[in-house]
Amino acid sequence: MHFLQRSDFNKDLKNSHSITAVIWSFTMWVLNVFSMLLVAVVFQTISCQGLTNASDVCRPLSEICGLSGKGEKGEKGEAGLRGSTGPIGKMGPQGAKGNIGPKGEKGDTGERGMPGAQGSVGQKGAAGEKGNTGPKGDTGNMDAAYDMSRVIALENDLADLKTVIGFAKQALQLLGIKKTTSGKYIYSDGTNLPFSDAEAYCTNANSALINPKTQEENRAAQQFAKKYDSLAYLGVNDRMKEGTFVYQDGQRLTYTNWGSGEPNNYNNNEDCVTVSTDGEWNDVPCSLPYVVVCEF
Ligand SMILES: [Ca+2]
Ligand SMILES: [Ca+2]
Repeated sequence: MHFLQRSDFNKDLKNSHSITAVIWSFTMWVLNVFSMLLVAVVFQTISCQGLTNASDVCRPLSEICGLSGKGEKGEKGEAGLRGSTGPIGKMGPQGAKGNIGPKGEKGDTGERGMPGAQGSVGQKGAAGEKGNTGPKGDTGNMDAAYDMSRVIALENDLADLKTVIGFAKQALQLLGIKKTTSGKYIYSDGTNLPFSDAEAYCTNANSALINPKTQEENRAAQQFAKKYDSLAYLGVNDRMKEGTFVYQDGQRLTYTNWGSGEPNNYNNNEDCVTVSTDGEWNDVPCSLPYVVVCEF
């Protein structure tokens, strides 16, 4: 406790010394300011003596000291140099629509355009006046005229022929004549003859015994066999060489449809060939009569 009381005493003593130092410093500052003001007054008094217009040179003391006051307004200075051009401003809003201007002068003629669509046929015009008689022409070519007349005659004949062929086709269908995709017309009237007579029967009709070279042609021959319920002769035979069957014109076979076990040259006497109602082939004696089927 005794120690604490001594410490407070020292602190109070230190504070009293600080206050005294502050007061002393402030007093010295006031004296300095006052001294400076006094010097300024003396200087102004001395410098302004002998001047006729002291107001032009001498300024109030307060202004010299910077304490207060305001100077007179000076004369207007000369105009400065023109500044540089500023940046381009933003585009303003669109203005109102102006009035229609006066009609311009007629322009130059443009390039020729594309031709337009063909117009409708106009009315027949009036007959013109008879022209003058022309010069006499060269002698004509009689051969050319003759050839042209032949061409016309042939065209007429061709037209007639097409008409006849059209009727003939209809007649062939009515008679039961069959046309194959290979272009053959196949027909039989049901006549029964031995092979040699059958061969002559077709030849006299400008045709031949049927020589089937495709399944379609063989089926056509089969249909006539079925129609007349009999075997039907083909042009196929081995009369020239036993066992070597050929078509009627001697060409080698390109199609066959032999029945089971055929050809067997039964009794060594079967050199001609028939097609059955089943479409199968069989070698038979050429002397027996069977249905004649011709191809055109
Ligand atoms: Ca034979
Ligand atoms: Ca046989």
